[in-house]
Amino acid sequence: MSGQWRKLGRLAIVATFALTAASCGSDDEDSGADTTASSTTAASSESTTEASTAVTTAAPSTEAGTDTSADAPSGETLRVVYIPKDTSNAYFNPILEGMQQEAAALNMEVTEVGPASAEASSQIEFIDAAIQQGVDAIAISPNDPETVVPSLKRAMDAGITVIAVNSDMNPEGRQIAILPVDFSKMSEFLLKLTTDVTGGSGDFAILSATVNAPDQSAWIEGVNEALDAGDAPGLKLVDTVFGDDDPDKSAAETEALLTSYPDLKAILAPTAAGLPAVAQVLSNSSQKGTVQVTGLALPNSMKAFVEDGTVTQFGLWDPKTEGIVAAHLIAGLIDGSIVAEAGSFDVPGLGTREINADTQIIADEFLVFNKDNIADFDF
Ligand code: RAM
Repeated sequence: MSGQWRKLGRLAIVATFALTAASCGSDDEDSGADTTASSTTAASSESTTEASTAVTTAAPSTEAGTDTSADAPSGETLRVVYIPKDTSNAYFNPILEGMQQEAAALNMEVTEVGPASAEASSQIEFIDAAIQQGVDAIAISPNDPETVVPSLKRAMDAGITVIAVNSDMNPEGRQIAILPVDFSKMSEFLLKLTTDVTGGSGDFAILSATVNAPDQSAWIEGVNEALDAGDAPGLKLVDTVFGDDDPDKSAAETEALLTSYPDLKAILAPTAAGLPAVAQVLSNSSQKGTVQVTGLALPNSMKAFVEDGTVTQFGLWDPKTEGIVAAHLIAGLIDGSIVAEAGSFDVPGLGTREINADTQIIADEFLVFNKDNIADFDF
């Protein structure tokens, strides 16, 4: 039933790299490369327990579900909760920063709460707490396409605006989803990175995040389909392993791959928590330079490995853009200027964003980082 949103369209070759790498200067001076997931949040969440407490104790729960977004007076500050996949993953910091950057102009207060690790059901308690608190909106980066849906439906039934940010899920659980980039181009992007760093031939393995992650699952499926279709004929995918967006598990899985596949030419890690862990292992390994490392990660987390020659090229996008779009989307859904159907709206400073027929919005473009441009980025 969820096939439509999971399905990746396959692409003709696009010249994405030169375009995006050339035009990607970031002005994101103060964005969050540090590992403190919520240092700039209105309600700090240094640990799961504190994060949970921030929601459950900040307001009485007696009015649960009655303070609905639909009838909130326009002069009232909108209370928005952002639930990342896990609060220890620095990838989600720029998303929060983007939302908070826009919050004052939109009379909005954005708080991050979330689990310390990215298990499928780990976000449910935070959704339920936000419903209890009667917040105006929930933005969530889902760990699983289905497990969060019943809670999110309850939130919407209570009048809370719900959007997915960074990946989609079963659309019954959200009004609109924001994707960081065009996911139909992801398999081509990842295979191009792998082709570039290997010269286009040899065995490679994927180190992913969690097995349930909707974005990662779709991307892996897309890479397999592209390989089956002969899109990268010299490359052979020998294994796919899961580091759970946990640096220690990602490092252990990397060690196991290096032992199991002595002829491995590359590890492709499309996860911002996993790729630096893979690079760290190779950086200290005799196989540095023999086994290539690429994938998706925040540039600040990879600078040392580009500098020491472990990594020549990897990619991502600027997650902050998703946060900026999210803040304006939430405000528009609440004041009625945006409706959850195909259309478009303007994001100040960014321009027009389309809502497609699947009620998804693509926030931004792919970026490619290498030794020549990585110093230009600070996130
Ligand atoms: C990881 C997560 C996230 C993904 C990034 C690139 O941190 O899996 O969902 O978008 O990497």
